[in-house]
Amino acid sequence: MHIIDLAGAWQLTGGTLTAPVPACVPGDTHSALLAAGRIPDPYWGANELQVQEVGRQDWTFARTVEVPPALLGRAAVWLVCDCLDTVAEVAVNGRVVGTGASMFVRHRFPVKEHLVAGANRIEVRFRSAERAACEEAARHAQPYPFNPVPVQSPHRNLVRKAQCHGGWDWGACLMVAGIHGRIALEGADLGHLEHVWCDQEHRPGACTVTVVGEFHALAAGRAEMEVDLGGVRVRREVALAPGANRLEAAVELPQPRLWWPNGLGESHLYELTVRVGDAEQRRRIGLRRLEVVSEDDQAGRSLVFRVNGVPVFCKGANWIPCDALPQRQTRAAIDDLLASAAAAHMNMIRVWGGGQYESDDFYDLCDAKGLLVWQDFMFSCAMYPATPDFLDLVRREAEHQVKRLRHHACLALWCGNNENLGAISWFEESRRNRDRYLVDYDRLNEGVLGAAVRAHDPGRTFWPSSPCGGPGDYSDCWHADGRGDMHYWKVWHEGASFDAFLQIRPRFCSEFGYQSFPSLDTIRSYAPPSQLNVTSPVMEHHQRNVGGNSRIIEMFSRYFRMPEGFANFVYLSQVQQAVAIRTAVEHWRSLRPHCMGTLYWQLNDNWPVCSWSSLDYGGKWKLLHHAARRFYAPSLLTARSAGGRVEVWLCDDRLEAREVGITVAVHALGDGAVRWERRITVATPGAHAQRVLDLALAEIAPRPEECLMTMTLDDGGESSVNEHVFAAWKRLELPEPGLRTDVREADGGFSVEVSSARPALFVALDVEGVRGEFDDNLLTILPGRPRRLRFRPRQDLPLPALRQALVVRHLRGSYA
Ligand code: BMA
Repeated sequence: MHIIDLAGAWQLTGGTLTAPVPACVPGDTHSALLAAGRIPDPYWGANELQVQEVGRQDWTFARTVEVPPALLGRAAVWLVCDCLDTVAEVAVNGRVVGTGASMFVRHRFPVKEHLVAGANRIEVRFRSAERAACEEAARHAQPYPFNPVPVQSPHRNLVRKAQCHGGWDWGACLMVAGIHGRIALEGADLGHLEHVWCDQEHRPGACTVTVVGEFHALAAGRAEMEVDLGGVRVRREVALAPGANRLEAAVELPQPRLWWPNGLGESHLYELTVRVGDAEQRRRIGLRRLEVVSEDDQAGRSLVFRVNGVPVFCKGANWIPCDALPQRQTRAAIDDLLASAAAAHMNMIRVWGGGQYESDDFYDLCDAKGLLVWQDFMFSCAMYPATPDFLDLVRREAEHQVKRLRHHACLALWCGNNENLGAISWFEESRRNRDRYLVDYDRLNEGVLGAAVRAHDPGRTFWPSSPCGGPGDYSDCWHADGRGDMHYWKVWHEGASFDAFLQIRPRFCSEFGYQSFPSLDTIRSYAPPSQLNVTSPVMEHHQRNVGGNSRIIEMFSRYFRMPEGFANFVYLSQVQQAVAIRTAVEHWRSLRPHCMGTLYWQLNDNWPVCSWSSLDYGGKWKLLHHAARRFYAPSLLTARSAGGRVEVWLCDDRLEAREVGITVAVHALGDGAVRWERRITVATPGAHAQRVLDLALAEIAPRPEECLMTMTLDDGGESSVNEHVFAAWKRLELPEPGLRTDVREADGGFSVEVSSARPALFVALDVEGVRGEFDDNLLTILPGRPRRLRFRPRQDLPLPALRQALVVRHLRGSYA
C-alpha cells in the first residue's frame, strides 16, 4: 500500500477573511483563526460571544500535495478521511470527489482519475453546520425539540456533529468546522483492509482467537493473509471476491494472559498484526470474557458487568470531549486525563452521548489502563428525526463505529443514547404528541442502533438508553431505583440535601453530580483580577447551568459557615462537591451486590468553567478527584449514622478472602484527644460489603458536635483512614488548628509534611501558579499525626519558589 499522510500545514479561507491563514490538520477553524490572531481567545472572559459568527460562515481547508508517479501506478487511489466535521464537499484539482454530512463516518473517496503526477490541490469545503441545521428544521413538518442552554446553536440535533459543539450546560458553544483524525491518500493494487477484529473462545487453559479482517478487494483473485498475535503466526491463502470479503484466521493461545479491569489484575494486551497482500493493520488485543447481567430479581432488574466470570463493581465517571477546540484533543491530553482516572482507582468511563465517538488513541489508552468503556451512541437530550435520509446516515455511522471499536477489550457496552427516552416528556410538543415521537425514537433506537450492534457486534449488549431498566424495559430510571442504570439528579437539579443520596438504592448509578468552581489557577486563565467575585459577569458567563452559582451558595448555608473572600469561596465549593459525591459513592458501595456501579458526572471539562467535573480543564485535580482516589479505593471503611446508632461498613472490592484490622476512634475536636477507641479484626470473603460495627452514638460520642470519628483500615500492610462527623460542619466548634508545613526536596520532586497543634478538617494544599499534583489532599490532620505528602511539579521549580507558592487552606480558615 502506498500512503501519503496529509496531516500538517494547510490553509484556511472563508468567512470574512480576505486572504488565507495557516491551518493545522488535524485541526479546526477556530484554532486556526485564533493562531492567526483573527479571533480573540474564546475561553477568556466572555469572548465566546464574539466568535459565534464563525460557526455561521462557510470555510475551506486547502493544501497542495506532491503526487509521485508511483502512486498513480496503483490500481486504485483513495482519499481517506477519518472525520470531516461536518457538512463537507471535497475537491481534488477543482473537481468534487465526494461529500460528507456526518462527522461520525469515515470516507474513502476514489480519486485516482482526478490526480496528476506532481502538484495537486486538495480542498475540503465546509458549509456552516448551524445554517444546515436551521435549513433542516425548516424542511421538517414536525419540530424536533432539544434541551436549551444559555449559549447555543439552534437545532444542533439535526446535524450529525458532536451535540455539545452547539453548547451545553457546562460547555462553550463553538460550532467548529474541521478535519479531525487522519486524512491520507492511499494507493493499492489488491484492495484495502478496512476493519480488523477478533472473536474469542475461552476454555480452561486456552483461548482460540478468530482474527477477522474486512478486506475490500478491487477484483476477484487470491492473496496471502498473515496474522501475528502475540508472536503466534498463522498464514493462509485466501480467495477474494470483488467488494467486501470477510477473511478469517484462527490462532490458538495456550495459557492466555487475561485482560483485567484496573484494580483486579493486569490489563495484558497482545500485539496483533494482520496483513492481506500489502495492506496491514495493527491492534492491541486484550483477552477477556465480558457479560452484562441484566436479570429480574427480587429488587427489580440487575445491571452487573462480569469480567472473566467475576462481577465487577464499576467505579468511574462520565467523559465529555476533552476540549471544545478539537485541535487540542491530543493523545497527550487524553492520556493525562485517563491516567488521573486510573490513579483514582476508576475502572469504567462512560463516553457520554452528547459528545463524540472518541479517537483510536482514547480506546487504546483505556485498553492499556484497564478502563472499561460504557459507550453511548451520540444522541443526547433531544428528539431526533426518523426520516429515511436521517436513518440512513445514522445507519452508516453506527455500522462504522461498531466495526471500528469492537476489537477493544475495554469496550463493555453499547448504549443507544443519553436521556432521550426521558426527554420525550420534557418538551411540550413531544408530550402532546407522544406516540409520534415514541415511534420515531424506536425506529432510530432499536431499528438502527440496536440492529447495528446485533449485526456487527453480536457478543456485546445493546443497552437502549442511559438511563433505562434494561433491554426492552422502558421504566423511569430517574426516580425509581430498582432497575438497570439510574441518573440521580435530585440533589443537584432539584435541590435535595446530601442525605437524599442515602435514601435510594440504585442498581447502577450512571450519572449523579455536584458542581464546584474550578481551581483558582484555572479561574485566572479566564477571568481578570477585577472579576474574581462569584457574581461577576465573567464568573457568571463561565457557569452554564442556570442558577448554578446560587445553588452552590444555598447549599453552603445547609452544611457550612459562610466562607470569607473569593479564594475560600472557591475552596469551599470544592470541599462541598467532594463531600456530596463521597456521600453517594460510599453509601452505594456499601449496598454491594445490590448496587454494582457508580459513575459520577463528570470526569473532565472541555473549557474552563464552573461544572460537575473532578478535573479542571487542563487536567488539574479538583479536591473531588483527591476524594475519589480514596472513596474508590479497593477497600474502604465508611460510616452511617442515624437514629442514635453509628454503623461502620467495610466495602471490599478486592477478590481475595483475608483478615483486615479496623480501628475506630472518636477524637475531641478541641484538642484531638482520643475519647473512645475500638480495634477489631474482621474476616472478609472479598468482593463483598458488610457491616462491621453497630454502635450507640451516646456511648461513643455523648457530645456529638464536639467529636470527630476516624476509621483506620489495615489491609495487608496498607493503611487508610476515613473520617466521619456526627453533625453538619457548620455546627462544629473548630479550633484554630495551628497548621505547619515543612517542605523539602525529595526524589526529583518535593515532600511536604503537614502537622497541626489541634484538629484541622479538609486541609487542602495548592501550589498556586504551578502545574503539578500532590499525591494526596483534602486531609484531616490530627495533633501528633503529621502527614507527609509528595508534590511532583510538571515544570521546573526551585525549592524557594515552591515554599512561596504553597497555600494551605482548611475549614476553620475559610470563615471569620
Ligand atoms: C446529565 C447529562 C448532561 C448534563 C448533566 C448535568 O443528565 O446527561 O446532559 O450536562 O446532566 O445537567
